[in-house]
Amino acid sequence: MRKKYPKFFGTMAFPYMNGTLHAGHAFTASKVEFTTGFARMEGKRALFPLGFHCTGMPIKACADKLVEDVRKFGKTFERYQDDDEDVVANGDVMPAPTQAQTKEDVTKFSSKKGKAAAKTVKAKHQFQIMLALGIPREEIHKFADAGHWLEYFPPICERDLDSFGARIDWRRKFVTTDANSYFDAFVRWQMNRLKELDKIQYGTRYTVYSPKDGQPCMDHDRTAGEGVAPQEYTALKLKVKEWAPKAADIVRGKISEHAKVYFVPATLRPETMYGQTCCFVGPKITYGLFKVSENEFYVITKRAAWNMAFQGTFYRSDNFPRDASELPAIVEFPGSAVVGTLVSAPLSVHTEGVRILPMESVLPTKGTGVVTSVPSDSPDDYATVLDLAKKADYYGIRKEWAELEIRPIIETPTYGNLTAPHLVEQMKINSPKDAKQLAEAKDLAYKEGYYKGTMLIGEFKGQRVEDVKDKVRNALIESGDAIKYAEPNGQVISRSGDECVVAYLGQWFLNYGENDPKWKQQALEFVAGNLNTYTAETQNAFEGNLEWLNRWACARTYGLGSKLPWDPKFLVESLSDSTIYMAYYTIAHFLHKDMFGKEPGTLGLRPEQMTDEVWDYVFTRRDLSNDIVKESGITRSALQEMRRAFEYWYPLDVRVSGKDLIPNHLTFFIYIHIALFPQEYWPRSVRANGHLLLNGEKMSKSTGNFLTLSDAVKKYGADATRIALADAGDAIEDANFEETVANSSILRLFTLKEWCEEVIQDTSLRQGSKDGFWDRLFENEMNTLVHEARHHYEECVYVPRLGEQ
Ligand code: ANZ
Repeated sequence: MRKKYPKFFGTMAFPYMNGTLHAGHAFTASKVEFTTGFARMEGKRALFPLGFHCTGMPIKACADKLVEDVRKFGKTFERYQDDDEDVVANGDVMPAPTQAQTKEDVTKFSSKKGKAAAKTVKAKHQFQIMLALGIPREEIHKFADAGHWLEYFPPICERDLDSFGARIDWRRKFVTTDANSYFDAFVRWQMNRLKELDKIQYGTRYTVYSPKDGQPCMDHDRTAGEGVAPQEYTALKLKVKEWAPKAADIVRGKISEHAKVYFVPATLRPETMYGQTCCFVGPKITYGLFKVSENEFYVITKRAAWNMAFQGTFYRSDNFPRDASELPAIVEFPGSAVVGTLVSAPLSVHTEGVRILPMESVLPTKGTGVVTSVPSDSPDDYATVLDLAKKADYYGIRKEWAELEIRPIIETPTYGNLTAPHLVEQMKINSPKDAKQLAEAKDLAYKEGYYKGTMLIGEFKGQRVEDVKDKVRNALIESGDAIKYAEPNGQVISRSGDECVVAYLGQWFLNYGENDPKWKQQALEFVAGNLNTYTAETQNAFEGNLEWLNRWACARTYGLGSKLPWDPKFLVESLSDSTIYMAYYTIAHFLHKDMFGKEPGTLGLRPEQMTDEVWDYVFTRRDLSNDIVKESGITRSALQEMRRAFEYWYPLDVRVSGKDLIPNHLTFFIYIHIALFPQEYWPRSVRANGHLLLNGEKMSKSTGNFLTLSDAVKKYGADATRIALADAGDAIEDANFEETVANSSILRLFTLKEWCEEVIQDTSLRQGSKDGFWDRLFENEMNTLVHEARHHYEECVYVPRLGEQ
């Protein structure tokens, strides 16, 4: 069949249905579109289908915000007062810039747009955002029902892609989530099979989490902080022996005199704790005294306490708080108030205790805001204690507090046994303010200590740091001198606007990465071997990510989605229900006529008939048996027809998406194909696009430098838009949609058409047989061009082809 009717099957990552398509979507679509067109010209049967992604938080979160807006302002938001809002509502298409305009005065053009956009930024209520999207005011309240988004945006998406001339087979469209029971059955099937294969497991682990939403917050649930992961620390408990006078006044009467109070620094180097000589606080940072139990209190920043609240310190996992006001500090004070306090530092050679001292460079946004000081191994700490001793009066401390003996802790081949003093002197660092050099020294010290260091002290004396780091940590935790602490290694904001924390949670996860080494290895080998990634950058990005990617929380409690079949209080998360849906396209039209699956498709099947065994058979995971026919009630021939369709179209020839999906979607896409399909059905190629700039600048709604697909087609027509997209770029680097190119293409296309018509009508041209030298030369030239064009299309390279025109 394939020999007789060769095929091409290309897909793009389906768009999310919380808005209309923009030029970035169009850019991705164009890559599949051009390749599909080319495949058709080659005589292949070419398939370019598209579904609509609706899973996850964004739609539900916006719908919930609208419920609130309607409650507050009324059904048409008539009770809202603001003079600016009509400007927000005015989503007029900007006039196309002429070539001269853009060339001459780029800033003028963008600042003009910027003004209108500034109003959009001000749109802080969801209904205003909907107005800015061009939704009529009277209709907005309907979007308070999440289901309405699924009805509203897909037809617009279809219309816009049609107007762009895309060759999409819309018979195969569908929405994700349980809004389409057939697709829902497909997701349940894959989840069941992945669980049976032990690729989905349950376990307790650290996860980035939104307290407000009450659930994990993964990449696509975030408005900021994509790629941010939990960072684990050891949080050491330094017990207060004697408060500084100011601090004693502050805590007096607030807690019992017998209460145990701990300063709790977070460290990544528990093995250096033998060398603690003091403990730093930021003098201007606000700290709180937080109650852990009747008799135990921590001094840390509120931010750290809020993270700990989700890690078993203040609350149980079935009782997590939603709002930080639920975790009040007993009392708050600036770091300066506790300077001079004497604390006992576990493991430290200074068993008489160490002092709390000020350090200007402590970050309030990292760790607990309390930093224990190891001047033998930390260049920052060494530079700070030198400075403190030098200017003791200025800092209001006693000189000897900063001058506790610095004892060797770790022997290293390069820097001796006092790594930090060695580096600080060698690099001529004079002050704790030399931030750049200190960062460099810290890095060198850390690497040398970790990879080459040997312990000179303590229980693990003589052993390598690399081997004992975890042992020291565990010993500290076991003895009750430390706790585990984790936080996001960067700021993460959820789509609901919440600043995320790290929670220690029981959850379902896909076991990507090092815990399933065979699976990981298969994926690595496939990416390095048979998968065509078109560019070395894409391949490197895949390989790097496969090395790094770990378990992925694949279930949520809030949002839209398919229920986990074995634990239906969870929904499958948005990146986990869309890893192999390209297989679904191959039979979607057999299953349903409309995108919701309300009307059965050409085979007249009901969703319940699509049992796990049927999916197995269709996707070549098992042979046909009488049981399947009997239990599903689907005829043998219908089953065979579906399987033939799958076998004909699969494997996928090309998957196109923005490069930002390499670390998640595209990697999952590879992993799950490997887990569920025989090797011959693993994808052939992945084409990762750069981000699309518009007129050389980042496309962004908030700056107004933004172009929807619909506007592009309205302004330039489909053909000129397509040319400008083809010209935008092929590499993984940022591409650039130049409106001037689109504009000038209109003229070029028009001139070409005129020229063709003229030539056809020109009777003065030579007639007769084409046998002369010039005919052969012409034909040869054309053949060369065809040959080159074919080559470029095969490589998905469009820019040079345009250049040659
Ligand atoms: C003891 C120690 C010994 C440390 C040693 C380092 C070296 P990175 O790797 O950059 O994440 N730290 C913790 N919280 C801090 C804060 N709020 N502001 C400034 N520094 C902070 O750094 C982790 C290290 O930075 C932690 O490990 C802590 O110092 C410090 F030889 O603890 B370390």
